[in-house]
Amino acid sequence: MIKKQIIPLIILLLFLTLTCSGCDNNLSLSNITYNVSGNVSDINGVGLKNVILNFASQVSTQTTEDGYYQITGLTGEISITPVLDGYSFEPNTITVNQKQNNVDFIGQKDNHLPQKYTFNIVNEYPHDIEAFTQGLYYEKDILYEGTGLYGQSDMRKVDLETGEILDIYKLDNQYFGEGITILNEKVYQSTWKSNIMFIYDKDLNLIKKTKFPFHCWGLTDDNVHLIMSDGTSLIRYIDPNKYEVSKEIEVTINNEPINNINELEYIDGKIYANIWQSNTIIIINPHKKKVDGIIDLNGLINPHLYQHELNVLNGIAYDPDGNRLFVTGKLWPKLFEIELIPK
Ligand SMILES: [Ca+2]
Repeated sequence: MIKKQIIPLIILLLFLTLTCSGCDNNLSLSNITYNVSGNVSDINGVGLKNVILNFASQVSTQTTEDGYYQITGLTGEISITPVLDGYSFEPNTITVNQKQNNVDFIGQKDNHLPQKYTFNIVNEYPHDIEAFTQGLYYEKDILYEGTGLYGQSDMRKVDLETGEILDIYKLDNQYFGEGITILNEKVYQSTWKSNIMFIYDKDLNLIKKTKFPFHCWGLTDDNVHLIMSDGTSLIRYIDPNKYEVSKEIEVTINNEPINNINELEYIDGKIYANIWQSNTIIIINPHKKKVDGIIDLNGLINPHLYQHELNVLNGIAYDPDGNRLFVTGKLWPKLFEIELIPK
């Protein structure tokens, strides 16, 4: 009699055990060995040790001395949350469906303040003292430079080494040239207040003038969007075909807006921006909507070298192959290649 009661009970227990092995929708430790691994670092790329990574809060692992972590035996959709005192992280959700799955994390120090930089001059090059620099872009030893002021605005190609003007397109007197960039093999030159964008080929033959719905100051691109400033704290990502806003970032430090954002350069996923009428370039992290760095360029040029009143720092260009950063100013006699030194 007792045996008759026990056998169905054992069958029921076996059934429950078998069916419950797949109960968890978010995470299952499967027989197939899938790895999730990656690095956890601070914004300067330094690995953070002892970071606890919670995987859907069911299992966890910890980073090693150099910030590396790995966990084995996961599958399905998994959310990962790193935890370390003094740092904040954005959690990440991934679908683990291959042998190696890589997820990196960058920890933002709580009460994060931007890294400050000073500079070393690596090279000096001649710069036209008549060029009221509004936009600067580097490609293959050539600088593309857009200049401003009514009656003096132009778009030019300049030999980096000699400063020789190789090509020039002069704007009509009613246009005040602003930022430039090259996107999809076209040179874009924006203008101030006239709502016109000039578009050239790389020999500076004008392809067309188009209506542009913004008063642009600085211009750069991320290979997909035009990215513009307008003298406020706003950075706009613009669809280059429709001129519609894809994304907007308000640039702040400690929740205070940074105004007068001017010439721009997109470098390794970050936006370098001149602050008008200052010797400062800020490094904006567009993904975190934070300022990661502040470059102090005081002392870059000897003020006795020039006479003009409006000669502020303006002009950032980057050579991605040579990792060279170029800066100049309006009506400056020199253009500099600089390297950044953390303070
Ligand atoms: Ca630029």
